[in-house]
Formats: sequence, structure tokens, C-alpha cells
Amino acid sequence: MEHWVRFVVLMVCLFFPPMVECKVRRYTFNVMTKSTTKLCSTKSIVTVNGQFPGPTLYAREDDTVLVNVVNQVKYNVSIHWHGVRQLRTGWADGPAYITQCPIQPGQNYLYNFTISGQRGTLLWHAHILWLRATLHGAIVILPKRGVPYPFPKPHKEVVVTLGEWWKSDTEAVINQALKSGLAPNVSDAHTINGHPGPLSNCPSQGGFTLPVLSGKTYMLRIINAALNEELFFKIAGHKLTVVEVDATYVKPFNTDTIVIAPGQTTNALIATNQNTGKYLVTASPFMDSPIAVDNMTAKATIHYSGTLASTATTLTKPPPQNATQVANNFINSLRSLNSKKYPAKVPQTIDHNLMFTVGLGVNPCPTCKAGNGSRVVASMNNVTFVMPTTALLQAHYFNISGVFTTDFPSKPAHVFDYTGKQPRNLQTKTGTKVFKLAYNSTVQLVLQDTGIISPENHPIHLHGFNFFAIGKGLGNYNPNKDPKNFNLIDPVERNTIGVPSGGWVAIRFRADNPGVWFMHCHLEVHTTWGLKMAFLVANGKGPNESILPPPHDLPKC
Ligand SMILES: *[C@@H]1O[C@H](CO)[C@@H](O)[C@H](O)[C@H]1NC(C)=O
Ligand SMILES: *[C@@H]1O[C@H](CO)[C@@H](O)[C@H](O)[C@H]1NC(C)=O
Ligand SMILES: *[C@@H]1O[C@H](CO)[C@@H](O)[C@H](O)[C@H]1NC(C)=O
Ligand SMILES: *[C@@H]1O[C@H](CO)[C@@H](O)[C@H](O)[C@H]1NC(C)=O
Ligand SMILES: *[C@@H]1O[C@H](CO)[C@@H](O)[C@H](O)[C@H]1NC(C)=O
Ligand SMILES: *[C@@H]1O[C@H](CO)[C@@H](O)[C@H](O)[C@H]1NC(C)=O
Ligand SMILES: *[C@@H]1O[C@H](CO)[C@@H](O)[C@H](O)[C@H]1NC(C)=O
Ligand SMILES: *[C@@H]1O[C@H](CO)[C@@H](O)[C@H](O)[C@H]1NC(C)=O
Ligand SMILES: *[C@@H]1O[C@H](CO)[C@@H](O)[C@H](O)[C@H]1NC(C)=O
Ligand SMILES: *[C@@H]1O[C@H](CO)[C@@H](O)[C@H](O)[C@H]1NC(C)=O
Ligand SMILES: [Cu+2]
Repeated sequence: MEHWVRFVVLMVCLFFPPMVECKVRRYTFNVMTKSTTKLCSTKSIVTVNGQFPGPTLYAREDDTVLVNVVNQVKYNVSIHWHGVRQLRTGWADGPAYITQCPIQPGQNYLYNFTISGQRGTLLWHAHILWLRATLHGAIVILPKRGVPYPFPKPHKEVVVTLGEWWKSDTEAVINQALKSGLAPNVSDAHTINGHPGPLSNCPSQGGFTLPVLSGKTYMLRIINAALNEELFFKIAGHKLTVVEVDATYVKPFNTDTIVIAPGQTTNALIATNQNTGKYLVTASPFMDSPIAVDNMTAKATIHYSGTLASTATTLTKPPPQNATQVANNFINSLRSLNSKKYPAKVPQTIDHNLMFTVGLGVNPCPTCKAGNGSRVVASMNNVTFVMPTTALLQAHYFNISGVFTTDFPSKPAHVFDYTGKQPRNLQTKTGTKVFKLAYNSTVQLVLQDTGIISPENHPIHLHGFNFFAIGKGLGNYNPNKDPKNFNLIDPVERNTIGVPSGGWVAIRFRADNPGVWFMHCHLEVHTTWGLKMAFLVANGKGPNESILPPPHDLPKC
């Protein structure tokens, strides 16, 4: 079908419901290179359909989505539909070598999944190499037809995708780091809908502009698609009312500043309660550890209708990058909506009581000259995950032995002062280990940061499930005292959570989705270094509680 025909059908489906029944949404994602100029220099990037950020995928709750991904670049590719539950359809989840082999150059693969029990904003992104730097876009899931939002319908909705831009090729950046054993270069700028806005080293470049009418409410669907940095998001002269995160409704609250980690999404309402003017929008890094970050602030503008071109922009100062308190004020305000219609189904009893440390380490690397024979690694429970060459889900489904072991530790091998001074030995174990869960069992997982090398905020993402964030704290988790403060009533439900620098978070979920589900830090540098593992959720009784058979076009390794 021609693109424009598809576009018309899509628009009719979305906005003129009686005319067409559209339970199936079809998309073609041509993965192709595109020459792009930013920061006053030009490079070739990998895109979907030549767009950066990529196309927005629209669907309604209960729709089936079919995306034909056609690989026209020299890299192996796979796409992840971040936050989509993928009930029994793990084959469509996307992480390379976890649920599928990559789509090789010249090949294509049809992702086929149904969206159920979710509505809001999510994102899609490449899940191989560092391609997601430019291979990403929004997923907008509208509520079922006739079902309103649990807040006043906004006048207009706008996707706001935050990202990071490197002047160099991002594959060259990570390859250089892996060769040296040292940390990769930080990005050269942040972006808002693909634009950094004017910077001192390239003052001429324009920023994203959002035209608005006075006296309306707009809903911003904010996505952090950056590789390695948590971000603060702020608008001069306007408050934001947060109504949803990671495609789950929250109790609305007002804030000046949003903090958002890579992989997270936030829907916020903004009332255009000024008469006229231009207002600065900023995206700037949040980093409260002594770690190098890209300190450039991306700038966009909200532009009221009728404002004179000569009008000066009302400015705002982004929070300093170490503004932990600003981040905490935001995070501590998040609560599930927990209404009659949208109850928070927090597991009240637990079958698996788990504790995983998350942090860095140092392993020998004879070829790493710049690292003096060592390389920085990362681990969960001291296991640096080694990527298999056969996808874990295939190995599981077809009973292929020797690909993974099921001995991922349920807790640290020994108790130590996790967030304290570094232990003598910084080394980690390596392995392809999964943790096995029975179908429909309940899990409590404490994610404990370590001070090994440096404490740091790690945004941990779980595939296949949403979880409830029932508690968090600084220092070492205390299993005797801390559970007393857990919120088991209306904790926020999400798919990606920041483990505070030098602290811990506790999450709960029900393992009601059979398959193999990746869990990893969503800072791409830490994933590359091995901060990842997988849960293997066994089938339950009968076909409805079992993973579907793989599609015929599933890529082969
Ligand atoms: C998508 O998957 C469903 C099973 O979940 C199957 O019935 C359907 O035929 C598939 N669609 C396509 C186009 O392959
Ligand atoms: C990383 O940064 C260093 C120092 O600025 C520079 O020499 C090097 O070329 C950069 N690497 C890449 C891949 O851009
Ligand atoms: C950003 O970091 C660079 C390199 O560390 C430093 O030279 C510069 O002063 C910083 N800029 C700001 C605005 O903090
Ligand atoms: C944040 O960083 C600034 C500048 O480096 C420093 O002066 C300030 O004390 C830091 N604040 C906190 C809360 O650590
Ligand atoms: C490697 O060793 C040299 C000489 O001892 C030292 O100057 C350098 O900082 C070391 N580099 C790293 C990454 O440890
Ligand atoms: C894998 O092993 C299980 C249990 O032994 C069996 O039920 C299943 O049919 C096997 N699957 C395949 C594809 O051989
Ligand atoms: C991690 O494993 C390595 C290798 O077995 C061991 O030497 C080290 O002490 C372990 N570290 C921790 C924190 O358990
Ligand atoms: C999962 O367990 C819960 C609590 O025991 C139960 O209510 C629910 O029906 C179970 N779901 C399935 C699909 O077995
Ligand atoms: C499986 O689920 C479908 C749809 O939800 C339902 O119609 C069917 O009865 C279920 N089958 C079994 C065996 O539970
Ligand atoms: C692409 O993936 C295939 C299958 O895993 C692998 O054999 C091949 O080496 C990969 N190609 C590149 C360029 O990494
Ligand atoms: Cu991390």
C-alpha cells in the first residue's frame, strides 16, 4: 500500500471510528541510513523510514499491531516495544539473543503483538548494539473506543522525545571504549524532538517549537530515549500536572520539574495560562555521582499564538546536575491512581524473595592497553552477563541445552557493606544465567546499588511485566526494618525504575507471562558492560498459560 493511503486509513481509524473498524494496525519500518546535520556537522545515522526521532506508532488498547521491520543497513537489527507486556508473545519482544536472533542485513521480520490492559505512552527502540541512539520513536496507546481518560480531555497531545546526540558514529564510540576497557565518550548534546537548540559551539541551529493557543490544556507525552543519561525536564512559567508514567495512570500532581530516566515515559498536562509570549523548555542531565556526563542543556520553545517575533523568550534555569532533592521530590510524588476502574493489583504475598546487587566491577583484559590490562564491567549479583549466540527464548522453547544455566543467585553470595568502601576484590563472575519462576508466582525484588568503583543511579528495566515500586532507601537495605515502610496500597506501577545512587529500591510483580524476560540497566553503557540477566517464566496449565509457538519468519542465528 502507498504510504499516503496507509496514513489516511490510520487517521480514519483513529478519529472517525464509525467509518472503519481497525483492530489491526499495520506498519512498515524500513531501517535505513540517513545523512543528518546537527551541531553544525554532518554524519550518517541509522533511522526508521529516514526519520529522527522515528515514526510514532499509534494503537488502541486491545489492538493487534503488525510491524514489518525491513533491514536495509549493514548492521544486525532488532526492535523492542519497550513496556508492551507481550502476553505470551515473547517472540515479538525484541532484545537480540534474548527473545530472537537479529534481523540480518537484507532480511525482514514481522513483529506481531496485541496490546492488552495498557494505555498511555511507551517507546520503541533498537535492542542491539548502540543503535537505539537514533533508532527510536513513540508508542501512543489510546484507551479503548469510548473510554475517556481519567482526567479532562486535553485540547491537543504532543509527543516530546528527549535524546542524546554524538558528533561521532555511536558504534565507533562504544567500540573504542570496549577496545580500551575504559568508559565511552559522553554525548555532545541532548535533544528535544531531535533538536538540541542553539549551543555556544553552534548558535545558529534552531530548536523544537511548540505553537500553543492561550487558555487550553495540552498533554505532553514525554519520552527519555537517551542512551546513558537521566534528564530533568522543565518549562519556564508553567507547571506540569503528571497524570501517567510508563503507560499507567497516576494520581495527578503538580510539579515544576520532571525527572525521567532512559526508557521511562511521563504524560503531563500543561495549562497555557499565559496570554502571550515565548517560554523556554529545557532538558538537562541528572547525575548525582562523580561520573562524567554531557552537561549541555537542550532547548525548545513554547510559542503562544499571536506573539510578536521580536518578543524575548522567558527563561528558566535547569536544576544543577546533582539536584538529588529535585529528583526525589518528583519520584516521591508518584502514586498509582488506584481507582475502582484502575486498581493497583499489588501482590500482597510473595513466593520469591529476591535481592540483586547492581553495580560495576573490574576484570582482567590483557588486550586493553589504555585500561592497563583491565576493563570496567558491570554485574547483577556479581554476575557479568555473557550474551549467548542462540536466543534464550529459542533455547528454552526448543530444549536446546548448553545455552544458559538456571543458577542465577537469588541473593548476593555474601553479605557486605554494599554501598560502603570498595571491597578488596573488584572482579566479577561471568555467565549466561537466568532465574526461573513458576507461572503466576509472585516476586519481591530488592535492587541494591553498590559502591564498587562508584555508587550511581541505575534505571533498571524489566521486560514482559509492569512492577510496583513498593519502597526505596539510602544505604544498605535492611530486611528487618525496611519492609515496615513498604507501600502495598498505591505504589507507582512502571517498567523502568531508578535505583538511587548508593541506595536500593524494592519492587513486586506477578509472573503471569510465560517466556524469557530480560532485565537490565537502561543506561546502554552499563548494559554493554554486563548489567543484565533474564527471568525464565515457565508455562502454566493449558495453552492459555503457555507461550505461543514462534512465528515462521523468526530470524535465525
Ligand atoms: C499474529 O499472531 C496471531 C497469534 O497470536 C495469529 O493468529 C495471526 O495470524 C498472526 N498474524 C500474522 C499476520 O501473522
Ligand atoms: C572520544 O573522545 C576523545 C577525546 O575527546 C577523542 O580523541 C576520540 O576521537 C573520541 N572518540 C570517538 C569515537 O569519537
Ligand atoms: C561542561 O563540562 C565541560 C567538560 O567537563 C566543562 O569544560 C564545562 O565547563 C562544563 N560546562 C558547564 C556549563 O558546566
Ligand atoms: C552540587 O555540585 C555543586 C558544584 O559542583 C556543588 O557546589 C554542590 O555542593 C553540589 N550539591 C550537592 C547537594 O552535592
Ligand atoms: C595506567 O597506568 C599509568 C601509569 O601507571 C597511569 O598513569 C594511568 O592513569 C593508568 N590508567 C588507568 C586507566 O588506570
Ligand atoms: C521440551 O521439553 C518439554 C519437557 O520435557 C516438552 O514438554 C516439550 O515438548 C519439549 N519441546 C520441544 C520443542 O521439543
Ligand atoms: C565476585 O566474584 C569474584 C569471582 O569469583 C570474586 O573474586 C569476588 O570476590 C566476588 N565479589 C563479590 C562482591 O561477591
Ligand atoms: C494467579 O494467582 C492469583 C492469586 O492466587 C489468582 O487469583 C489468579 O486467578 C491466578 N491466575 C491464574 C491465571 O492462574
Ligand atoms: C483461553 O482464552 C480464551 C480467550 O480469552 C477463552 O475463550 C478460552 O476459553 C480459554 N481457554 C481455556 C482452555 O481456558
Ligand atoms: C549478525 O547476526 C548473526 C546471527 O547471530 C551473526 O552470525 C553475525 O555475525 C552477525 N553479524 C554481525 C555483523 O555482527
Ligand atoms: Cu546502570
